Amino acid sequence: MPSDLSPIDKAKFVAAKRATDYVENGMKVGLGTGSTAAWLVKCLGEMVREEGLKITGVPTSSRTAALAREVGIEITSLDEARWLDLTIDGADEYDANLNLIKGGGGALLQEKIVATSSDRMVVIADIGKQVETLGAFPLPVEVIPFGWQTTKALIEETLVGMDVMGRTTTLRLNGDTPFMTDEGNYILDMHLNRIANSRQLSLVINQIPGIVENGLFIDICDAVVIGYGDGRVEVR
Ligand code: ABF
Repeated sequence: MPSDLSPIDKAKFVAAKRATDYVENGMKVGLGTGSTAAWLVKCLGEMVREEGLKITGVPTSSRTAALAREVGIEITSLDEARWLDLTIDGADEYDANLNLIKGGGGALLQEKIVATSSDRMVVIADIGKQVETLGAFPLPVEVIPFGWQTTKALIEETLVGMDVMGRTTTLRLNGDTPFMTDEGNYILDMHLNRIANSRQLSLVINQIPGIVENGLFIDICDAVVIGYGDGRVEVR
């Protein structure tokens, strides 16, 4: 383990490191995005360089692709790989049913496509991501730029009557300009506070024209590897 890690980084590192146990020679592995997933990519890179591990990685963002190349992991596109053995990725929240909010890093679309194309999806997270009910973390929704303000209004209207505690939706910014995803789309963050029925919300939101995908991952995750600041790890 690298020295001088803060408790939060130690938690992320130990979760990532433990998740490498799921990786076997010859596997096609979806590589997540975010600071926890970055630890995973670095650990796998070390195993490739020093232990001769042979895997093919499918990155979920341009950031992860760049890091994977840097650490020596062979990468390919999802279209080339077609079906993956395993995806390991971070999350913004997970609940007791292993349902997730993802997309804080802006890569939810590729992350969802890659995770859904995998036999198994393992989430790596520090214990701070655990919640009883999803929704304290703003739910990211990827929308096409055309008519985004109308899409935003439609989302807010759709939320009336749904069992959520907030309805404000904000356009994610990068400085003064809209944050742009790898696909050239925008992200709207939905400040809901509490999502009583995440399955229903996910289905309803995705019916709105202009929405590409939302950050709720329902019935996709198979296990969560949880890291603690003191270096302990737990698997659920
Ligand atoms: C990705 O990175 C995202 O889906 C999630 O938004 C974020 C988690 O970031 P971190 O690991 O930096 O907390 O997995």
